[in-house]
Formats: sequence, C-alpha cells, structure tokens
Amino acid sequence: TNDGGYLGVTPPISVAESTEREKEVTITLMEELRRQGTFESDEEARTRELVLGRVSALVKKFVQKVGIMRGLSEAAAIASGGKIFTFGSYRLGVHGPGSDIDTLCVVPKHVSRDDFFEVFEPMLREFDGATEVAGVPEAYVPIITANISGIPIDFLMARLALSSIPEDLSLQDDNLLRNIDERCVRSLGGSRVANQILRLVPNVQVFRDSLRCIKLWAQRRAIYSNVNGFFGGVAWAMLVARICQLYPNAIAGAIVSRFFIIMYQWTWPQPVLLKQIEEGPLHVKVWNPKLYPADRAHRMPIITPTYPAMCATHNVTASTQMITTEEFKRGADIVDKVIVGTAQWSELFLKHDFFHKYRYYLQIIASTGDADLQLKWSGTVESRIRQLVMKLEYVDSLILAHPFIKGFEQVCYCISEEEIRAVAQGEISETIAKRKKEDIQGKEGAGPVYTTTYYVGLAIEPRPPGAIGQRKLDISYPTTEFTKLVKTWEKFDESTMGIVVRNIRSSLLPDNVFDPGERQPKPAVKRVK
Ligand code: 3AT
Ligand code: MN
Ligand code: MN
Repeated sequence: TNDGGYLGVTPPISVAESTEREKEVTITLMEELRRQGTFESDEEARTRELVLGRVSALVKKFVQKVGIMRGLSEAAAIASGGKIFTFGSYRLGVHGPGSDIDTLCVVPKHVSRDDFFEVFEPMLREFDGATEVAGVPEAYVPIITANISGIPIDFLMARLALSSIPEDLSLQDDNLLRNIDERCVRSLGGSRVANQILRLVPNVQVFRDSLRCIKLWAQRRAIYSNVNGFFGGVAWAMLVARICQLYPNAIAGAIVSRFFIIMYQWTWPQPVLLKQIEEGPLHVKVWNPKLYPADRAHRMPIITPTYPAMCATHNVTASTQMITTEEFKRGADIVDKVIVGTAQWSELFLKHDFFHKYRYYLQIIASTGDADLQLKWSGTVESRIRQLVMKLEYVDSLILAHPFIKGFEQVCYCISEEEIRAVAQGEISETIAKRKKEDIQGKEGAGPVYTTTYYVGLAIEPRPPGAIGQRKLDISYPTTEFTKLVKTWEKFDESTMGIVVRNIRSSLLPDNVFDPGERQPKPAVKRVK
C-alpha cells in the first residue's frame, strides 16, 4: 500500500461493497467457469503438490552434488541450499486441467548454467516418473521442459551472486539482480512479476476468479496470444489486477463487468500501470516512452510492476488493437445483459467466428519433411506473421489484417515429387489426404510432408457507392517481403523447408479449420466443364 492507503497509481474509483445482484451473478459466473472445465480435479491438484515437493528436493540434491564436485565439504554443500519458485498460471492460481507448472530453480554462485544442462538435466531424465525431458540451452530464456507423473513442467534457472540460497529467500529485492548474468535476470522476471502482481491486488481470491473468467473469454474469442500481437497471459493478469485495484471491495462478477467497460474506453496509449515505474541498480533499459521512440510506438502498453519495467504488449499492431477493442465492446454488451438478467454467462464464452467473418484469407503454409524440423520451422514462421500483418496494414483499401492465434498441422504421405510440391502449395487432394504411412513405405521418391498452416483474415473496404467491379487489392509486396524475411532465418535451408503465402476465398477454407457441423453446407455450385 502506498501513502494514500490504496494499491495502484491512482485512488480507487469506488470502494463500495458489491450489490446483491453482483453477488448473484458472481455465483452464476463461478458455476459457469466450473461447467466450462476451467478447474482441475482435487486429485490433479494433489499430484501437482507431490510433484513440486519431489522436484524441490531434486534441486537441492543437484546443488549439493555440484558443490561436492567443486570441492565443498558435504556439510557446506548441503548448506548451500537451492530453491524452487513457481510462476505462470500455477503461481497465480488460475491454471486449468493440463496446464504446466512453470518453475524457476534458484541456485548459489558455485552452480553454473552449464551444470543445469549437464548435471540437472540428466538427473531429471533418471527421475522417477519423468518423461519427455528436453533442454533448450541456447534459447533467449534457456529452459528444460519435462513431464513428471503426467504433469508438464518447465524449468528455468537463475544463479545468484550468493554462496547459499536460504529456504526463506524472497526474490523481491532488486539488488539480487546485481552481478548476475542477463539470462538469469530474464529467468527471474517471470517469478518476480507474478509475486508482485499478487502483492498489488487488494483481494487475491477475487483477482483469481476474475482472471479465470477473462482468460477463458480471451481464449474462446481467439485474442490470447502474445506472439501473434494479442495480449498474453501476463498482460491479461496485469489488466485484471488493475481493475481489482480500482474496485478494492468488489467481487468477481463486478470486477468482470467493470473490466470490459473500462478497457473498452481506455485512452490508449496511456499505459496500464500497477505501480509507478522505478529505477534500479542495473544498467538496463526501463520502459520510458519519453526517452525511447520504440516505447512510444507501443499502442496498448501494459507495464510489468517489477524492475526493470517492461511492456508486456509490445507486439500489438493496429489490427490486433482494433480486434481486441471490438471484443472488449462485445464483452461489455454481454455483461450488461447478464447483470440485468437478459443473457447468460455462457454467451460471453462463445467460440470466435474468425473463419466466418472474412471473405478472403491468407494461408501461410510452412512445410518440411521431418517432424522435429517442422516444429522449429513453423515456430519461426509463426513468430514473423506479425511482420506480415504490419506490412498488410499499409495496403490501400485493407481495413485490417487479422492473424488467427494458432496454426493447423497436417501430415501427408506423398508418393511423388509432384505430390510433395502440391502439398507444400496447399493443394491436398482427397487421395493424398487419405493415404497412410504404410502406403508409402519403401517406395522410391515417396515421403511424408509436414505442413502447418496459419491464417490471416483480410477485412477489405467496401467499394465506394457507384463504383463498378471488385476493389483491387494488391498484396504482392507484403507477401513477397514476408517470404524473404522468413528465409533470412539463420537455419533456413531452401532444399528442406517450404513457405507459401496464398490468398483464398472463404469458400475454399479447408474442413480442418472448422469443428464438425460448424460449417454451413456449401451452396450447390454450377460446374463449368
Ligand atoms: P498455462 O496455464 O500454462 O497455459 P501460463 O500463463 O502459465 O498458462 P505459459 O506456461 O506458456 O503460460 O507461460 C508462463 C510464463 O512463461 C509466461 C511468460 O512469462 C513465460 N514464457 C512463456 N513462453 C515463453 C517463451 N517462449 N520464452 C520466454 N518466456 C516464456
Ligand atoms: Mn504455465
Ligand atoms: Mn510454461
């Protein structure tokens, strides 16, 4: 709490208790969240705690082992500690069934990052119940992913400039960031932000229930994805936290209803802050639009409440801003109706209509002949679709370019070079689609083709009254620039990786983007022979 006795950068809007009606709709909201399957079972919750306890002991054993390797006495090695912190949805208490546990392993200075991958990772592989252990030491935030007793779990590591890590260590002190590696600073970020958010909300349970609702809504409306220029998990959490600060005594139903209307009316690019931005002990950049033009370009800035302050929404473009704002409006309208009793909460969570909304879609098809390579290549392509969207935003007569938040994967078993080429172009005949792995075994020139297809919906200005014919839309420049850009990836190889962008009419969307029964039956088309 600051000097004014409130949390946040302004006084609250209202300190009123919730009304009877708000209490009623909070009960029905929680029922709906349960019905929608957002809560895990008690058994899964117990498994998570068990896994965390065992993993915490494993990290201590790892620190101890490295200590002894470095010549510490056994007593000193044990005393050097080691501690696990969690972050992500599990830390915030809004995880669902099947969510991972995001963990950060904090180790003393005698344990190096190499030890994490050369000693801890093998220990994890040997660990009872562990499967799918995979280290990515070269990542921007180095990570080991694994699955333990059916729970997916991510491990980051931070090495502090301390000779021991006591059990009661808190990560709040900015001075812990002194004299440590940049990757360690980044790894600490997630946990420090999560802890701080929880400290900055007036009522943690209200915050959790409200965030659970907003997360489900954003996922269903397909506006939950940082890579694609929408808000990600941390940004949604900070937005909800800010509304909680503005209504410190409100319950979840009331918070959610204020959330939509306040966010719809927010005067961007005014930033959303949970606390004032502060300077700190490092020579690193702190978000500052007065100083940095790049920060001034952020359209919907939502700023992390820990040092060094960063913008969690730097990926937002003109298009994703319009789409998100439209969804705030829709949310506000529905919640108004829920409050007066003319709509149900379930309406808020209805599936998006992305594949019904536009007349034209860009298909971006990334392809390779190998499953592992496909994962990397499609990830690279996906991470650059934002650049395509931004280039499209400059095209005359394009109102917006709407990126869909996930790619669609498909494997085709091809028997010839022609088929392989056709599939990479998005031409998948029924014969190819039906063919199985066995059908191509041992055949000369045959092989699988892995494709991941991303979609961008195109909203085109209606033609001016009186004009005749279609509006001409020239998107060749953005699309060629985009293919050039993805090919600059340092691991790009022309002979094994394909990238194709094509513009299709909505009637040509493939079946795999729709749920069964979702698509209206196609009108009978007259075939011209
Ligand atoms: P889930 O319930 O797990 O789906 P979450 O919010 O926990 O929701 P993630 O586990 O994907 O989502 O991410 C947790 C945090 O980890 C969010 C972000 O600060 C960080 N993070 C996620 N992906 C990456 C990444 N590729 N690189 C760096 N940090 C990441
Ligand atoms: Mn997670
Ligand atoms: Mn994760």
